[in-house]
Amino acid sequence: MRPLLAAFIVAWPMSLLPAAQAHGPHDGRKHRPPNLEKVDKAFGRTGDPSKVTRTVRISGRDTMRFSPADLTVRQGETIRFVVRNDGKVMHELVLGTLEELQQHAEWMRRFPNMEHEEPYMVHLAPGQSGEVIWQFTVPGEFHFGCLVPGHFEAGMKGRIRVVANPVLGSGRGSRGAFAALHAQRASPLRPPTGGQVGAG
Ligand SMILES: [Cu+2]
Repeated sequence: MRPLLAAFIVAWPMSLLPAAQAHGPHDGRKHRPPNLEKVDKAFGRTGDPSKVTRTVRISGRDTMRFSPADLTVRQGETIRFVVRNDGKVMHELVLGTLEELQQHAEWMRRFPNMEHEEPYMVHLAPGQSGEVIWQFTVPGEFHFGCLVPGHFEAGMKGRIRVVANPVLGSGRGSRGAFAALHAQRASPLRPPTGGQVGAG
């Protein structure tokens, strides 16, 4: 209850910003707060709104393009995506691996009325904006796409490169191994059989 309320308060002023920047009349107050249900995926996990490191604004248009469509983030970063539908038809932004998105797009083509509400996606009516707060915990190349039937295939997709942060993830194990090796070298008198210095 409390984090949700906090997220809403934080999100509120943001809904006014795109309205001021955009061209022409529209309803800038239609703003969807993020879904903060906790999920863990191959491409990261639900972000904590109090730990957002960066806000990235993405616009989706009827030309079947996202702008920007190429992002680089650092492993561990929590990104607040403020997504705006600048078109006249429904659009959405779904984060995922390319494989997952392709599969999901295929299902959407077969079952267009299938509905999803996950923390890594936001569905937007024309003129509406909304948020996804996501932490990228795994280095690699991931994607986002609009899975409204036909849109993904038409090129409504983008790429997110997550650059490894050596302090996180697998970096921790190798640092431990390095420290153990260094300790051994620094004290050559210590019997080498004196316990297993595991690298985990
Ligand atoms: Cu779309």
